[in-house]
Amino acid sequence: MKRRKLEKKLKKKLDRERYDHTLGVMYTAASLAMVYNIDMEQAMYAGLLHDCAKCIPDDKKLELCQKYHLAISPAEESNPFLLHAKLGAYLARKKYHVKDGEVLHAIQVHTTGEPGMNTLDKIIYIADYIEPNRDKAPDLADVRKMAFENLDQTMLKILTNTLKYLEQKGGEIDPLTVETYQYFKHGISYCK
Ligand code: DGI
Ligand code: FE
Ligand code: FE
Repeated sequence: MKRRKLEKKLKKKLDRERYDHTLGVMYTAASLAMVYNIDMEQAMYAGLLHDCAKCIPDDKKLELCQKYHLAISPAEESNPFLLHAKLGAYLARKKYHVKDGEVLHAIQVHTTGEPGMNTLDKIIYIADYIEPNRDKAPDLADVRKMAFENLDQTMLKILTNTLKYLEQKGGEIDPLTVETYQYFKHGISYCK
């Protein structure tokens, strides 16, 4: 589907703030793609669709995952908002007709990350955190600058901040978030 058409379709599925965020991620991902020499269109499609399942109510997320036979981990069971990544990848394929497996994978891992994630995955994860409408995270100016200099260092910084934030507010930590943190903390060779 043409990007413009997708934008129109998504606008109806997301609230105003989420749609603005989505465009922010799309253009930030495009800028990062220019710096790191990956396909800009891929980055834009992944950015545009990364939160396509975000505005579905949590009980409906669980219901849809069951209906589509998407595995629900214990962490997702108790924090169904986490499912918007997995369900988003599924809907991107089924409802938005995205066939590019790399785009779908970047959507799938955009909330927790994953050990061994590739450049497109990292770009979407990072763009999600630094896009211009974001304003709550600590050291955002530094993270934004770092993103255009070193992706792995930026991943570690964001994961560190996220784990700290979740510990403070008592949010349940998905084991995948910790594994991703360990992967970037201890070096990329650790997992491959
Ligand atoms: O969907 P967005 O809000 O744009 O961004 P996102 O999909 O990265 O979700 C961000 C939220 O996810 C943020 O508040 C931190 C939270 N998060 C990331 N990893 C985990 C997590 N929340 C829990 N409970 N457990 C995790 O492991
Ligand atoms: Fe998200
Ligand atoms: Fe997002």
